[in-house]
Amino acid sequence: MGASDFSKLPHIGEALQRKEDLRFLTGAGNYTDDVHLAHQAHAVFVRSPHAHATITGIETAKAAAMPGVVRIFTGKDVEKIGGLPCGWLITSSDGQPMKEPPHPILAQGKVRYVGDHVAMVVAETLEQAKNAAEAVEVGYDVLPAVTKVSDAAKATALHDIAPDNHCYKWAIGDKAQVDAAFANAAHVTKLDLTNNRLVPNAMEPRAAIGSYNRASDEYTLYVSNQNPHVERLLMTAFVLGLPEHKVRVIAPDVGGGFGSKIYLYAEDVCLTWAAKQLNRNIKWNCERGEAFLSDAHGRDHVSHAEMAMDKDGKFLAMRVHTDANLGAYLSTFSTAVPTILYATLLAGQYTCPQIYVEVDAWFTNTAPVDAYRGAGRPEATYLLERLVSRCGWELGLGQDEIRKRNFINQWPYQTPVALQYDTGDYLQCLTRAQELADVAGFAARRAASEAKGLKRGIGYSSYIEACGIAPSNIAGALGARAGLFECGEVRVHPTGSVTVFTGSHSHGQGHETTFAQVVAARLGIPVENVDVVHGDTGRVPFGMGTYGSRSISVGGAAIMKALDKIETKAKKIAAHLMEASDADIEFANGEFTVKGTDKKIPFGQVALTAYVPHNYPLDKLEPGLNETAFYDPTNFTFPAGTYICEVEVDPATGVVRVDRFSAVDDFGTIINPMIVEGQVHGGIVQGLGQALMENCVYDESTGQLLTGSFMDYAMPRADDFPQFKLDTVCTPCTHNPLGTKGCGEAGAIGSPPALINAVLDALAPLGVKDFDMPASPARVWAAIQSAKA
Ligand code: MCN
Repeated sequence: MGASDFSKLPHIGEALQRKEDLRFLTGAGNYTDDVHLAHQAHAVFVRSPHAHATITGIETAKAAAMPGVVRIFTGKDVEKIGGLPCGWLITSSDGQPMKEPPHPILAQGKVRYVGDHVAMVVAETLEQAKNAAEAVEVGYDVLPAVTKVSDAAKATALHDIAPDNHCYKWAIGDKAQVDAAFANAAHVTKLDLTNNRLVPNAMEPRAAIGSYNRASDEYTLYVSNQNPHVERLLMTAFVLGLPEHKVRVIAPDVGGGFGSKIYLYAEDVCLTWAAKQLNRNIKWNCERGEAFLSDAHGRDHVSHAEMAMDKDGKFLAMRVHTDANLGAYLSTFSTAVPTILYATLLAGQYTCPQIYVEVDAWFTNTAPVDAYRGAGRPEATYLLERLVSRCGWELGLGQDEIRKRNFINQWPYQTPVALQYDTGDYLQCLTRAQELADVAGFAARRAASEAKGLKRGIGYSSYIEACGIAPSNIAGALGARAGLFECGEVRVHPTGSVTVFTGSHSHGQGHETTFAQVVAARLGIPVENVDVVHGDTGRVPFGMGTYGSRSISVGGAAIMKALDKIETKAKKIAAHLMEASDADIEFANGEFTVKGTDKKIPFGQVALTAYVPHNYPLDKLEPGLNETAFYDPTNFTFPAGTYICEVEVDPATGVVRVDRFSAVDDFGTIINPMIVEGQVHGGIVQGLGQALMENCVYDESTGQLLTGSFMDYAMPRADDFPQFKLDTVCTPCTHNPLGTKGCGEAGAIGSPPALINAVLDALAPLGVKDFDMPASPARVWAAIQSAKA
């Protein structure tokens, strides 16, 4: 079935209430902490209080003798166990091999960030484990620490393999051609910026239970995770060396992940391994303070960018250099984030013929940095959209005209940084956003603010992202070690109801509803008759998990492929039942008909016949109606849109108030507009959170995390924002059978530059020319004061 026919099916585009909400809203969710296993012990990790130190000794005897303590494991116990792998290796562009230092599951002689794992204490109760963890005595010889990329090269080396703390250099584009274009430019706009480090802060902190069955020699890991099959693959193949079929990973209900739960973490491996050592089930719940220290963080880029233009403001070339902070070790996908997920997005929505991007990635004494909602794409969008607005201001064209003059208006479009966009309508998104934002009324609103002694500004951001992270062929061509795909199994039961097993994982995105909508629409059955199973390697055949807004476009497409197979087989059964030829059978609205006749039978009858064969042509047909498919797309999907933010700033206090926020997105065909709207709302709040208040700060001399709790790390709340105005434009994706493009990260990608551009627009009359996130009152006030000075 083609994407255009699919979009017309019943239930597609219907704002159905989420099936999963009944259990979430009535306290019947089943999170990892809700799982209680017999004979369960509790683990607590002893973490480094220092950012960089040599371990001189670990004294565990006193702690081990405390009540209830089962065992204390240190680095010595696990020295034969492999380190955590970095899944997506990048080929360095300077001929030097990328430095991939070992990442032990418990520290081996050295700690490299505050929160690094030193020991695991297992005790009968959580309190006993906590008390014993405090009694473990660790001797440290403190070493100098570095937290900023700008200081990394001259700092004390974290790893012997990288004496200057440099991990890799990576580049894309034709430098000579870019330099030549700059030499002939009428105008060059330059920008230096920092993309601030963030802590993910999912509502449910990480949690895991390691379990071992001595009778079958099988392990089970319950874990709050976004991709259980990948977790199992990395843990068995790269770290523990176990046969994969002996390990089952179950990610039950997961209270948010935002990227921070796609990695293989040391705690997960320790718990799984120790479960066999102790023949015990061992539970660990990450506390919020621990999560601040040890979850993989996001962003942390320092960049310089330049745009070369002709006299009319047409982009000729762009040049970018970025220093990316990787933290102390390489987390699972960390090397892909500042490279193939970032640099390839720097063409944005524009016809910039030449782009050269160079990335240097560094180790520092901070928590590992990896993908966080958007992963590389928010960093690219922030840089590009800040630069484009500045181009517009410098040339006197304004933020809209500079965009309109440079928008791509023909598709497919091949960018100079590897990607080929299939469809879009960027001008329509911008025009509609201007209507929603009532740009025409802005001058009057600004005058009204002035009259109150306030400054009002408007900011644009026209983002694009590459979603549906998968295409193996593109990933491979860009130097990644592995491509991705997704798997779906559709099991039709004899009564005609259906269970779908998907490799995508839902941790807030509503897949149990939208995936059921897809299946119900195709088979013409009620949505209630479709259940979606995910998050269990013991039940789902295989899966690559959820990130990169890939689930509907890749996971959904795998289910569509399985449904194609179901339909083909079901037609054969229908042909047998109606004594017609296979070629004459048509299927629509849950009924099989014979072309040119009034013969018809419902889907349910075919399903029953598949399992209760009667006069069945067993020589031509196997019983059963159960199909599995794997889908590896040929391209990414390219959602895009324009966001317009309007702020009012009080120059006396530096307080920024978001007064209006309008977002127009193109997600192709939409399965469930209510769920999509919720995703956009959440994304915008997350993006505005970064732009307004969230900021992860380490003390530069000691490497201590200064923002290690919600007292110091400000999270956005509903009352920080106005009601958002949303709309969509639809140009269906051309290469997946649903026509969908991902929506899960758009808000977080598009919104930060819109807000900062608005703040800059507001403060321009006060002489403020530059400003970095977050726009907290203290920073805004300081920027105003230094512009005055
Ligand atoms: N959808 C739709 N029509 C479209 C596109 C999507 O109806 N054209 C629906 C999908 O069927 C799905 C939801 O919208 O129910 C999101 O789909 P998609 O864009 O495919 O994104 P994923 O499901 O792959 O979710 C991943 C994305 C990412 S990468 C992050 S990070 C993120 C996000 O989703 N983390 C989240 N949203 C989150 N929402 C919650 N509540 N919690 C998180 O941790």
